[in-house]
Amino acid sequence: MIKTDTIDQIAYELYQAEREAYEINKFVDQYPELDLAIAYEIQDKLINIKCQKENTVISGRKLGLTSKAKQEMMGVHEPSYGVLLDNMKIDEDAVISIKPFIHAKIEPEIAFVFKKDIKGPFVSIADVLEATDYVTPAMEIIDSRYKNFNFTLIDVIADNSSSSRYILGSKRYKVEEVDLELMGCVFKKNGEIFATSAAGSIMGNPARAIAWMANKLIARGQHIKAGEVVLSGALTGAEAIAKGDQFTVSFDGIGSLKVSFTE
Ligand code: 0L1
Ligand code: MG
Repeated sequence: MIKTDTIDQIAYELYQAEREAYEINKFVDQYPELDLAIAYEIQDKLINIKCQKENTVISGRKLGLTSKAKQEMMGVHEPSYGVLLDNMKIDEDAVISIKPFIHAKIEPEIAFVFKKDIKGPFVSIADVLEATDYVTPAMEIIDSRYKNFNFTLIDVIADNSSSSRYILGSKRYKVEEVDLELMGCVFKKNGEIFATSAAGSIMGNPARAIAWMANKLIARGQHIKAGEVVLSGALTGAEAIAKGDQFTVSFDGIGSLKVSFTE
């Protein structure tokens, strides 16, 4: 049995690593008794610490590891989810300093913003679509606190699914206006195409990934709330960020989003 003190200590170590921008060892080697349920308890604790110390609030949720390719790459067998905080949000077209990051990467996403609560169990794709206010292009900056982005599913969940920052487009699109399976995506780095994909790379349909998360959340007494944003999962692999880089994501029918990085 893992002690409450240990959960608190791991959450605090993750918080400190992010705040001071240093890498730490993954925890499963030191605490083999960790499991997925405990990992989400650590995540909750970490979010409480961040809300308190950074004087911020929950703005939504994120899915990670939603594509088979990414799961295979990271050696995990199911997606993860995490929490977005208000102070993680960065404006469209921003020039972002890389100073606060450990070894950040960036990835294209489709963001959903909700007009109704979504409470599991038995949430379907249709329920997610019905509760959606709008979708918009997004990018996520991920920054694992673990050495070399090397972790197990348990570790990455404790680390709030590597979340760091997110950028949303300013234009809003109704779900009826987009094809959530076929919508194409072109991800460019410094003007060159880095990767291409389609919305269906996220579990066949990003709304399916959100339904999956809603059905998991209810088991922990949580749900997606009206007004919250959900990043539905990366459409391509994540790319490392260096100073001077510029990234653009363009989606079929819902426009583009651009960010740049400086020292
Ligand atoms: O897809 C994601 O948002 C990342 C989730 C965690 C996995 C990673 O750090 O690559
Ligand atoms: Mg992501």
